[in-house]
Parts: sequence; structure tokens; C-alpha cells
Amino acid sequence: MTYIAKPRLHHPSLGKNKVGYTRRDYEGKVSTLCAGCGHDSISAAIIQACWEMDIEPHRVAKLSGIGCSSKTPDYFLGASHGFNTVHGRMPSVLTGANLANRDLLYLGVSGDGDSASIGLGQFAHAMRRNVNMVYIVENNGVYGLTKGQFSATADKGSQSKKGVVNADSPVDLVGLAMQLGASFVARSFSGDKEQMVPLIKAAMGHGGAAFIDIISPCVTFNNHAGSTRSYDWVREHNEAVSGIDFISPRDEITATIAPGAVVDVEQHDGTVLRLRKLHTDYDPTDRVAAMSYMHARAAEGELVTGLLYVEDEAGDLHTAQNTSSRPLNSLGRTDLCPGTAALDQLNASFR
Ligand SMILES: Cc1ncc(C[n+]2csc(CCOP(=O)(O)OP(=O)(O)O)c2C)c(N)n1
Ligand code: SF4
Ligand SMILES: [Mg+2]
Repeated sequence: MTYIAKPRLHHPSLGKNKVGYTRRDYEGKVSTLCAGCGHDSISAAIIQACWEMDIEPHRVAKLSGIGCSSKTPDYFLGASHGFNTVHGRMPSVLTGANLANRDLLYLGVSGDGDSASIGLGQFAHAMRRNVNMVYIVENNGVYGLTKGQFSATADKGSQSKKGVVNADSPVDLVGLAMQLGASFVARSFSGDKEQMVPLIKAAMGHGGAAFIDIISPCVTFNNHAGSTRSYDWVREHNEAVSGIDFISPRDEITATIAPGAVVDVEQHDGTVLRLRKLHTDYDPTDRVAAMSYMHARAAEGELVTGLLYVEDEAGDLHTAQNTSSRPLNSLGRTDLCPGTAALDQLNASFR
């Protein structure tokens, strides 16, 4: 893969966050994506969110599959752990890494082809197991890397650049994630950094499967009239359910919004999500209501964005499996080999 390393030098007066890093310390290599690709805006939002959250880069593990979207982890968090897996297989590799070391913050980055076509089964099982991770799909409705074929998220009736009409029904990853039990489900648009950054921060503070579907136009193969994933189409049909403020435990919580239009959700790490409800009848803590609202708006041709569903007290895969609280590589011989008495007891329990 071709890449261009960024110069390491930066201005000495560049501001540092609470853990002593500048924003530049969260960058990666120079992007080789097409100029204007929505995926680059998502990388910029990830960089900003991690810097503002004072996350130490070595505490993050970023994993991806194959595609233009899956190349992007090379363009942010250059000092974090990274694993570029086989096409569609990121979720199982991430699940394994997470089970082995729960102390890292897992960030899965995928494409609509990677997650909704070849990797649909993998996506489904990671969601239903509520793996503690942030899972971002950079959704452009096409296979960008292989030159613009429709992906499984392309809307029925939408047109390719060459005028072919898509005859298949789309896979709605947001609806699937909700149905499968993900405890944090959001949708955003790569052209809306103000919405993306707090959503990514909120997802990072969440203690379970946090899924964000980000509509990310492919300027080369899917940004024409007739496409439902172009910048123009999304701007015209975007329907935000809420604005979101992310409040870290050390920030003062101040009431600035009229009661009735605000929902505060406290997360497992003490962060608080303050949702400014643009539609006061929308309840992001009611899974069934959220799903029917989304379906109703979709039938009207609207793309609902914002934090669509959140479950504050969600347990994750480690809670369900009662796994070791320490990373496996920190366990010593006595932890791993408890002796014959314990083994006899275990064997007896199977008889
Ligand atoms: C097992 C396997 N099958 C097929 C491919 C070919 N391939 C590479 S990327 C890709 C689709 C990428 O689409 P998407 O995940 O939407 O990413 P985008 O490029 O649109 O960001 C395909 C089919 C592959 N690399 N490996
Ligand atoms: S082909 Fe499309 S998805 Fe890939 S880098 Fe170019 S604009 Fe982005
Ligand atoms: Mg794609």
C-alpha cells in the first residue's frame, strides 16, 4: 500500500490535552483517498474526539476490514495498536482481541460492503454479543475500492453513476443493530462534524456495543443525481432527532435547556450524554419506539440522524461470560493453572 508519512515536527506552542498530547499526536499518515471523500472527514472527527477526550493513543486498538473505509485507520491514531483484517472479518478479530485484553478501547472501522455484504454475519454476532467497542460503518452505498458496484446498503431504485437502477432492497444496519441488541445506536453524516464528534465521544464512553452508521459520500462513484448517498441528497433529507452534548465527569453539568426537551443519560464511565430533543416525542431509551420512528421517517424518504437508541445500564460480553478482569497476558502460572483439586471439581460439575 502506498502512503506518505507526515513530518513529525510541529509548532512548539501547539496546545496539549490533559494527558500531554497535541492534536497532531492523534493523526496518522497522509490520506491517499480521493479529495473530498467523506471517509477523510470521519477520520478527522475521530482524531478530534480522541484528543478532546484525553485518551492516551496507546490505549486504543483500531481494527478494520478491506475497502477505502477500512484503509482509514492508517490515517488517524498513528501511535495506537492496529489490525487490518480480511474483508468482512473485523468483528470476529476485534471480539477475540477484546476478550484477551479488556483494558484497551476498541475501535472497529468498516464499510457498507465490508459489514453489510460479505461481513453481515460477523456484524450481526458482534452486535448480539454486545462486544464493548465503537463500531463505525463509513456508509457510501457502493464498493468504493473496487470501483463503484452497488453495496447491500444501496437504496432500491437508486442509480449508479452509469445509470443502472438498483433492484434490490437495502440492508439497514441501524435497524439491524437495534434489533440484534446493540446498546448504543446512532447515525450521522460525514458532512456534519458538529454531530459526529460528540457522537463518537459518547460511543467511546459507552460500555457495550456502540454502533455508528455514518453516511459518507463517495465522490468518485456515488455523488451524482439519482444517488441517495450523495452530499446533496443527504443534506436535503437529513432529519436529526436530537443534538448531543457530551459531558465528561470533570465538567460541571449546567442546565441550559428547557425541561421536557432534554434527556440526560449517564454512562458506565461517569460521562453524561445530554440529548437536546429536537422532536420532543422521540424517546432514545425505548428500543421499539425508536425502531418504529425510524421506519416511519424512512417511509417518508427521510434519513434520521443523531443518537437513536441508548441503554445506559448495558452489560457487555465480559459481564455475560464472567471473564477475567485482567488482560490474559498479565495472568501468571498460578492464575492459569489452579491445581488438580479445582480441575476435579470442574470435571465433577460436568458429570
Ligand atoms: C474476500 C474478499 N472478497 C472480495 C474482495 C474485493 N473487495 C475489496 S474492497 C471490497 C468492497 C469494499 O466496499 P466497502 O466495504 O463499502 O468499502 P468502501 O471502499 O466503499 O469504503 C471488495 C468487494 C476482497 N478484498 N476480499
Ligand atoms: S473511491 Fe470513493 S470511497 Fe474510495 S477514496 Fe475515492 S471517494 Fe472515497
Ligand atoms: Mg462502501
